[in-house]
Amino acid sequence: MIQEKKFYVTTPIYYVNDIPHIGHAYTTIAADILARYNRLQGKDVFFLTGTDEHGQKVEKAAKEKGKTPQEHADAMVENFRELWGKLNISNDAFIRTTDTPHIKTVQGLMQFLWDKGEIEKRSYSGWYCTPDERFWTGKDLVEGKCPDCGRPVDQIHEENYFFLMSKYQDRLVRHIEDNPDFLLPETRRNEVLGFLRNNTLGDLCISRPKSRLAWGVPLPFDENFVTYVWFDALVNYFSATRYLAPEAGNAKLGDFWWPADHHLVGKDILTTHAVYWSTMLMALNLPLPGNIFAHGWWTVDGKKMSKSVGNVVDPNAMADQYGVDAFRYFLFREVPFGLDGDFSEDALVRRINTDLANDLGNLLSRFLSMDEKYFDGTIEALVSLSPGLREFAAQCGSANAAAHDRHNWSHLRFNSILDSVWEIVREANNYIARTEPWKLAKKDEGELKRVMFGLWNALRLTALSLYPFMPATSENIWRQIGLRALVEEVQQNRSGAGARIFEWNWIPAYAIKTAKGAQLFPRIEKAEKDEGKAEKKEQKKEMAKMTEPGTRELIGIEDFAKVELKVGKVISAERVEKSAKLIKLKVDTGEERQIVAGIGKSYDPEYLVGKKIIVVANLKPAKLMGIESQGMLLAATGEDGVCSILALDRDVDQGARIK
Ligand code: ME8
Repeated sequence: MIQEKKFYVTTPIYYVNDIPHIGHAYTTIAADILARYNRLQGKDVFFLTGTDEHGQKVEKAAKEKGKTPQEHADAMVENFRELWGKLNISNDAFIRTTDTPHIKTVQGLMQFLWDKGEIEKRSYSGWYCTPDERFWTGKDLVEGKCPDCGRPVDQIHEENYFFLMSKYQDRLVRHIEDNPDFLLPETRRNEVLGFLRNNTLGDLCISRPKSRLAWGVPLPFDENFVTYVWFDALVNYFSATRYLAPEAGNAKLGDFWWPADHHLVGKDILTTHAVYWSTMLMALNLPLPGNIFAHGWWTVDGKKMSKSVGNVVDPNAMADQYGVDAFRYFLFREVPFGLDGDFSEDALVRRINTDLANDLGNLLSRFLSMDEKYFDGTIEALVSLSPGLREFAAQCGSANAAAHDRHNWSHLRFNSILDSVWEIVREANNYIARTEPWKLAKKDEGELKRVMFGLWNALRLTALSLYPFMPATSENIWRQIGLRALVEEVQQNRSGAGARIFEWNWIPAYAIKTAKGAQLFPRIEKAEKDEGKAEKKEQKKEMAKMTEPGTRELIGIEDFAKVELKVGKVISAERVEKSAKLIKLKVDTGEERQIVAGIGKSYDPEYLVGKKIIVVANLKPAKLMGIESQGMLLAATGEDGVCSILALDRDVDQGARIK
């Protein structure tokens, strides 16, 4: 039974053999939006994400690096944790499939299925796609290759354990038919139904002989086998409720949280969730999740992201360059959740300049300037509405209702929710144009007060609705319009008269005093962006040249001599606002210069002051987040992403040339 009071949302657990990219960020931010929204609505929320750490790929990647799989996983998992910190992800727990309680749960459930006769040992022959970790039958293959990814497959003969999935086919079809929201979006639901109605479901191979794969969960009833990726990974959603979920009342933990309300996944893993996981749950006598939502795929300039093409979008870089909230907003405004989308920095900049800087940022700053000028930053809450204000209140009210519409939220229609919020913003800008407050200031103070109150309310509702998408920006707006702290304020106002906080007629119990802060979203000028982009492209090309085997060019000493390396002494250092990575340094290299360096995640500015560093002194100046950098400091980055600046072995005066 899905309970009204609790909300449990999950992301896929990501493979640790890769570093996170925009696709991983996308699903995780979507789950964060849902978690934040439901917390604001007063529900008990459990938001789970994590990493998938067993399997052949991890074993292989670790071996290549001369590490044990556990060491490899321990290092790689930090990339995900750090990214979620940076992107303001509010997950309540982070599960790793190498956690002992998870392994124990997997084994317990397997034993239960084995005892119940739901698992059988069979000899098997099939085709295996190593990158996807999936078996295929001969007739599944497309031109002899994996039907999913098109890569070559290996033929395998061995004994294995099978979960008897086929017997649940009819029950699964009925469940999907009876629960229209179980699989979303509808197009994907129809695909799965079509597949199940027209094909005979096979049984699912859930083991690997230990001789071929050691890095898995040992089967409790046969020590010569481990269970591999899917049986182990899917169970995470359930096992987490047994040891990672927040305490909730007196209920037994797992029984309170299970089943999940939403499993968010990309369309690539819909079958494994809709078919494997659902039938596993049926066999385990456990309830099925309320919804599995398969979102679309991000491509870049129309192409699939791939390391070899070099077009993988790094969410760290996007957040550093454009700000976390702008990046979060873009992903969910640009493309309806469920459809495929194409990522481009041009489109992102366009959204920042139009929606965020122009529509929203200007509205806030115009309102605050006027309120400051005419009423010294105060807002009088008005009960009597003039016809003009009544009309505006009605427009905002209906857009606001759409932004909180239950159906929109339960169907994850994020972009229509954002459209509704922007309707409030648009109406507010029109209201200013229509009422011309600067004219009212000269002739009708009463109406001017109403206009200010109306705009204040519109901004307040906007901040509330935007909170799940852009939490930091919403808090910022909330404070600038004279309120205390958004989340706490909502929590305190859940009952009685305060419960109207999500509607038009709400005012705080204290006097409102607005305070204009820094611009929310400065416009990004094209030249500045292109400069950054061209430079990045150039750097990427150079890096590629250096690292591609066979194409590495050797340079002569005269080439090296062109680079002017100097000893510099750090005079001052401070973080660049809104960037986790960038630090602005004043450095004495014989002359004083400003350098912006991406070392903020590894160093505190205070540590750097007084240090002697190595600087490329004759580099063309470049702008990073709008700040000029006159040169570059040298640093090395370890595999763990932590960097180390180059320093001298003994003290040498600043300005000395390095040759
Ligand atoms: O599949 N566009 O992990 P994974 C949108 N460990 N989303 C994308 C994307 C793209 N281009 N690329 C990846 C696994 N994703 C398993 C899951 S769950 C029990 C086990 C997102 O690291 C999307 O959510 O390959 C996709 O489903 C997921 O990353 C795959 O992550």
